[in-house]
Amino acid sequence: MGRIIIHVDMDAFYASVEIRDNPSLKGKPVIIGALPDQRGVVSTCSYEARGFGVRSGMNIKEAYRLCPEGVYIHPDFEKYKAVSEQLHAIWDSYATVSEPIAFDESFLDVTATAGDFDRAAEMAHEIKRRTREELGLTCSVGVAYCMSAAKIASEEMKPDGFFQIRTREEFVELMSGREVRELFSVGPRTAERLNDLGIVTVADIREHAKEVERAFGKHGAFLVGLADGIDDREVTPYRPEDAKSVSRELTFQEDVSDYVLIRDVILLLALSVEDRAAKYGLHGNGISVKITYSDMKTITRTRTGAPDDSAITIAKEAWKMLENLGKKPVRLIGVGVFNFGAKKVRQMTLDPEEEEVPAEEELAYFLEKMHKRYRFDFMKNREWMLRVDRLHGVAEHMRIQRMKTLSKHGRTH
Ligand code: TTP
Ligand code: MG
Repeated sequence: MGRIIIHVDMDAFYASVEIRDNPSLKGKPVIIGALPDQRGVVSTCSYEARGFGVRSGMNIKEAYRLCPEGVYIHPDFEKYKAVSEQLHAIWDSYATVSEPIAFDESFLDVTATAGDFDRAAEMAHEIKRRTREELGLTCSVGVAYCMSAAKIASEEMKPDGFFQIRTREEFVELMSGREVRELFSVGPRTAERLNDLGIVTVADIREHAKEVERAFGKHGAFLVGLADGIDDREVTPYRPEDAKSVSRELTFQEDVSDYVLIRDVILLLALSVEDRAAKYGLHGNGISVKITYSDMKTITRTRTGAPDDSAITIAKEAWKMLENLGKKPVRLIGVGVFNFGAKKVRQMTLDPEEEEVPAEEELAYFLEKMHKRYRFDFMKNREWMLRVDRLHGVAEHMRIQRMKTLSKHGRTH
């Protein structure tokens, strides 16, 4: 059965919101991220700034060198989150199932709601129009027969773009001459390894299918499928409020091989999960950990029957499960709690008579160690950093601190 998937992605999202709210910035190179006199990176920038060579993830000093006349603005995550909620509400109304990928990006399964590609194309334009009229922002929309084609389609005509890829044949024709990097799941390392095999374009993957499968195993087979336009992944909903689990995950700005850092980030994610689950009054004794390696291979491990669902327990269980997994460079790490309503899960209380105090003490102990390691007071900033999207900035600070420490001790990562 054919499917119809829409992928929506906002154009220069944070920058566009700032420009919308301050029209005097219109047409100017606007750079969102650290300020030029601070340490840090570019989160994103307007297309005018991209004309100067500025890019997401670039060191802010480098950005300033390329574009001293730029307007530099510190990100306001609360604002972007509020806008994001409005965006997703519009988009979701077109789909039977939607998968929010980020603040500014979502996959929508419109197979049933659109019925055919012509109507889906109309929907895409309607989504663009409503996003512009109701929120004053532009987005790029791709319509396709599978998720990775939809994603490629949305990027094809950016900004304010629209593009469709209705069939596998169209996909293969479009992509054959493109670099392997453009395929879903091909990061810089995979691309390099493929290039070393003399495989540079998507067509090369198809022509050297056997070799790719031999060199990359399961991922290789997946890549050969993708190069052929085959992608069976389904749009998967994710809404913590009504889900059967609460989870939190984080993608590092650069892949991380430092497992001390990974363990510490897990503890912060666990704190965030504990916080969110408690807010919804949910308690579970199932703990999950999810890890995506730099080659996009994703592994999930779970266990049930945890003694409680305090952050420290979540973290310790996740650490244990992590020990049994491969120690490859990590792109994304996540933890979660599930199995809500299971008996024997202690409710978390702040009653000092209760046993939860030791968990808090143990937590304080770990956070204090981390305070020294990263020169950041996690205990004091606990409330602050747990807000959605601040954690990413904190993790980035941690990553950079660790790189400094480790390079001082003569190690490469
Ligand atoms: P993207 O969709 O990757 O970028 P964008 O919307 O700014 O620009 P484009 O038109 O190319 O889609 O990311 C969405 C937001 O996520 C972006 O506005 C800021 C944030 N972000 C970061 O904070 N750091 C990053 O490295 C990237 C890539 C994005
Ligand atoms: Mg975007």
